[in-house]
Amino acid sequence: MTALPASQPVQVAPVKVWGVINVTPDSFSDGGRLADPEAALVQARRLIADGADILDIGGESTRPRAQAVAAAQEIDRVVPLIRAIRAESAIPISIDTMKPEVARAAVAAGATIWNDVTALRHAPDSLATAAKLGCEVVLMHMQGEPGTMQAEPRYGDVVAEVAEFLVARAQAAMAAGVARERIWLDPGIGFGKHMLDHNLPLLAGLERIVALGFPVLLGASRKSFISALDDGGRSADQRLGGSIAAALVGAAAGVAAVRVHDVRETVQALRVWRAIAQAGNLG
Ligand code: HH2
Repeated sequence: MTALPASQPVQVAPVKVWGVINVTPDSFSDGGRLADPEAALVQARRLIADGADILDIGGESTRPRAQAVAAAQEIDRVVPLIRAIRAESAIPISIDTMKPEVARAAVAAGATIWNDVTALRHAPDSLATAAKLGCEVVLMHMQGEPGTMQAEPRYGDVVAEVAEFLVARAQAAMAAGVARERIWLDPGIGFGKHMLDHNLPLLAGLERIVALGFPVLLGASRKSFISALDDGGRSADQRLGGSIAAALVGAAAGVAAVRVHDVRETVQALRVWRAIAQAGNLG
């Protein structure tokens, strides 16, 4: 009998888990639940206890037809929470906003990452503000604008076009003075992407985004394509299984982090995946 080669242990980097906290009345995934500041702080403590590496705090929903929010109101929603978390924890905090004013206020309150779904295109001073703040930045791909992005998204090769866009935005950020090592890329699952025709090939092609050489953040948690692949009627809080499946696909492709609503379950899934991957010869 021919001996099978033995499995060799390999090193696999842990995937960071970003826990989402939306202090908004209308987020698609958990809208309204955390509009009260005390409830948001309780949720932050829970996500930290559940094993989150980073908290991603947002004060404006990006879903189509979401209510636009003035910068002052967005600041009022996020800054007290960031301060309150900072007073009791050193966990890194990311501010999910497209507005430079909000990013400035959030960084002054203790955030160290600016997560911008417009990849620093929303305001004329977005790039310069990111460089001046010296914080890490997440540059996310989106075709179109949040309000209309799902109207008629079109791509030839979705992975190639997303990659090309992200490289161009990283170059723009570096040209404006953002240090290369502070840049994250995000393919923007669900942002100007047809439910299955675009999101699925993009998830299947994540390795090509990872190969660009920047840490990649993947945000697939609770998104609509999961419901479309199930019975079509699953509400956002009934998409845990699909969210975990997508996070593991990201882990296998080498993403550096996943942005999720269900932290405890995702941490467990990633620990099991990593332990098996480290045992060798996976895939
Ligand atoms: N997705 C959402 C919001 N921000 N940021 C990044 N970098 N990547 C994402 O995929 C991403 C994001 C949408 O999810 P959620 O925050 O739950 O909903 P809403 O925008 O309605 O608040």
